[in-house]
Amino acid sequence: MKQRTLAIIKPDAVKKNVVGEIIAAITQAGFTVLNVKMTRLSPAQAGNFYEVHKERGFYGELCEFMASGAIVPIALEKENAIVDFRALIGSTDPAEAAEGTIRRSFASSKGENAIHGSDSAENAANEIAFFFAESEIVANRS
Ligand code: IDP
Ligand code: MG
Repeated sequence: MKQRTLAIIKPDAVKKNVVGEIIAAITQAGFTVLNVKMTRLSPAQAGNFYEVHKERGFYGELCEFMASGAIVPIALEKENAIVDFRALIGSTDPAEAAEGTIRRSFASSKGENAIHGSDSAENAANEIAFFFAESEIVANRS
């Protein structure tokens, strides 16, 4: 079944000027881009996006990092998009990520790890809606 997932190219990767290379790796892996934008979050908006992590010790650092520069949210579609995209990006810590994964290739550290990927269909729907109106996605697919 076709699924949607949300990717975010994080501020470290935008600053490294590798947005194009990362999108190429995503589309070469068979994902369809439904919409893509460049934007910047305030710390409060980053806090809302990562609210599930608010009890974790790195929450403040994570919100500050995600608000530290431009980000590129990308709504994606593919068969088994959630699991396949998590495999494509690799482990949270790039030192543990498999060779050829996006985090292994482009991430700097466990915190500044180049890319986000939704971890469930329910979270993907909420995360896509955080950045994109459904009408924007439908319009771009026709
Ligand atoms: P994930 O992005 O691989 O799903 P999560 O555990 O959900 O990893 O953590 C969300 C994000 O929080 C990570 O991608 C990373 O940017 C940041 N993060 C996770 N663990 C740490 C840590 O130990 N120190 C600093 N930042 C972290
Ligand atoms: Mg996660």
